[in-house]
Amino acid sequence: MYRKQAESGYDCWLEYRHIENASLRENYLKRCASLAIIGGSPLLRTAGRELAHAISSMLGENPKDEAVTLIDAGAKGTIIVGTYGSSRLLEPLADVYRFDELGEEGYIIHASEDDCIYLSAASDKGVLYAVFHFIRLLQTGQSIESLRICEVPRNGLRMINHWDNMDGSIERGYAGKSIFFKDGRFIPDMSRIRDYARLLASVAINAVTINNVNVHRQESRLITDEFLPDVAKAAAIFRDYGIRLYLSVNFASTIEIGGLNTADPLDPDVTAWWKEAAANIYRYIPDFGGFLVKADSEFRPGPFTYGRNHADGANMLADAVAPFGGAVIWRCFVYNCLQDWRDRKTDRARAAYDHFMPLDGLFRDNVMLQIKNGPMDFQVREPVSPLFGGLTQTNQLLELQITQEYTGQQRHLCYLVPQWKEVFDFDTYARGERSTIAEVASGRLFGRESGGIAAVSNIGDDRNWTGHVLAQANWHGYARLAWDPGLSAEQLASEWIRMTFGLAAEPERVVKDMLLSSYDIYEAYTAPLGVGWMVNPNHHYGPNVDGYEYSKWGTYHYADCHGMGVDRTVRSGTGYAGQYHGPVVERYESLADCPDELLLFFHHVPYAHVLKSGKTVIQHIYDAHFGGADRAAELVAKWDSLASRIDADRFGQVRERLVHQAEHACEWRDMINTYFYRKSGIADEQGRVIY
Ligand code: GCV
Repeated sequence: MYRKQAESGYDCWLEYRHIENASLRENYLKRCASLAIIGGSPLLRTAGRELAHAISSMLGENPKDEAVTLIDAGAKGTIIVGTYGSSRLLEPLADVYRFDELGEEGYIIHASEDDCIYLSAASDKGVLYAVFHFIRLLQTGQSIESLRICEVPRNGLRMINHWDNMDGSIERGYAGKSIFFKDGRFIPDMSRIRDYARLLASVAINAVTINNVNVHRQESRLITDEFLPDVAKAAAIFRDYGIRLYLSVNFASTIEIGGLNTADPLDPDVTAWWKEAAANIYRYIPDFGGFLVKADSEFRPGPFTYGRNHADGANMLADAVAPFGGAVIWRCFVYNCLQDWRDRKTDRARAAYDHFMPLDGLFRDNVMLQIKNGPMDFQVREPVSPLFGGLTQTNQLLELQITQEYTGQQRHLCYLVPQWKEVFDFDTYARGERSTIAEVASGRLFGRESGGIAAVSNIGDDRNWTGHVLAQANWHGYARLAWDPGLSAEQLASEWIRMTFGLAAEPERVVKDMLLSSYDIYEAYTAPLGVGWMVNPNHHYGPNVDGYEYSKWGTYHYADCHGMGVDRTVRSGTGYAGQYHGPVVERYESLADCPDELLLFFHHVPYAHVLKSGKTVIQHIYDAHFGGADRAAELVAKWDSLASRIDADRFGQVRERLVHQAEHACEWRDMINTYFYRKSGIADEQGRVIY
């Protein structure tokens, strides 16, 4: 059933490598000799299979399939798996845990005095998550003697968005082709989808959209009888792993595939068409999650054409799926692509807030607004979107990007968990101190029923899923943070390394150091001090200071011979800084208080401006780029020190990319430094300030 694909990286963090340490293995075996799975639902069958496979693979013994009656009679060393209430055996757990507080997805892991381990929950899905958590304990070498674990997810929706097109291509995909589609159809062999669902369930992802938010003609037809049988097959696979399937839809489907001449959300024919389309989807997929919509954004159709607003559009679709328990996820990535950058008052950063704040409270309860972490577009450094903490009466989803569009396209190592941690921990002050993004996105801060996290996938059909083996850590880290944003980057890096490369100390030390320094390194040799972009047009890879396609009437950095950066203050700039709450406005508004790393996002300053670090802006640019490129080269040397400790296949795959990164970092360094050497005229080519 399970193909062993360790060498290629196919199994990712679920390789279940044999535990070499004999005493640890013995210790585990004492408590994992038999399994008793209580119940036979598809989710429990998935859980039971996984547990048996993990134990036999890691401990070298097939656990006995224990009948519940036997344990009742006092069998020791059994793992008892089932929902609370499914057996008398689980009843004593109620003395220790509140099952009514576990919800649909929480679980407990409990070790009893007689060496039995209980993996239980209020629902089958919770049990599945308990099983994966327990396996993780074994993989990471934890003690299982006196387990008292009770986990409840911090976010209700933990979603992955695919930007896959039906021709098999993936927008911003850097790891091969789609695992879902090819040549305009579904790939008939869906076994890879099953392997994917297993990986997602192991880190408790519970929702997935399988097609691109830019919905082209062919993908519009995913919601028709032509493709729904296949969508239903994929949904059934995900269902076995506790994952609900959603589809991205084209707002103008009524025109594109419906034979109407309008997509006006208030037109009765349009409303009726969507109601019937939704009813039809639910005939195929009773637990269909709902629609993800990119509207009036980057030339996609939307309600603006008809003089309607985003709430009109989202609510119309929400009403269509509401009778079936579905949701509409409406993206807030809306801005004017045709902005003239000579006009220094219009500001793309302001756009999402300006569009959506006036609509706060007007969306149906089954609508969630999906908001990118920053106001621009997944740059290596941006402030957080002020919509978080701005909107108070609307469900929100935080959108992150696992695929490394602007962060090295999976050819550069860039572990994004530290970036995401900064986002989650950011204090919006919306309800005073500790109004963090984590609290807003989950819905807790404003008492919203729905909320959560979505992220753009970084996988494709490359054998190792992510192209760069170490980019698997971003996929894993995202999902784990979606479950609990309180986990630290260090914890998650260690966990992923142990699960992926085993328990040996040296690989863990070296790879952890590489992962945790990589974001900093990448930022150092790319666009400086929060100014962003500086990439080649369209594909967005590699340095090009004035290159980004939507800045051709000027630049995002406004560099001239006097200085650089964008004045986004209320006092003299675009006013963007005023979209935050009091203490945050003050921090960003003030040149003295604005953090160095965001200085050029908020202020236009002379090159000789002195940063908090004590360096001038121009000196910082030089030093960061020289230092960043040097540190990128050191990554190769660090990896080389593991040559004998990592299998040759994965070692080679990673090495090749690190070598490219080191070379490419030099290109970044030279392009950026030369540009500013010429532009500013105040430093020489070596970065020495000459006046
Ligand atoms: C799916 C950026 C990307 C686009 C992407 C868009 C979005 O502009 O470059 O490829 O489109 O964001 O998030 O909708």
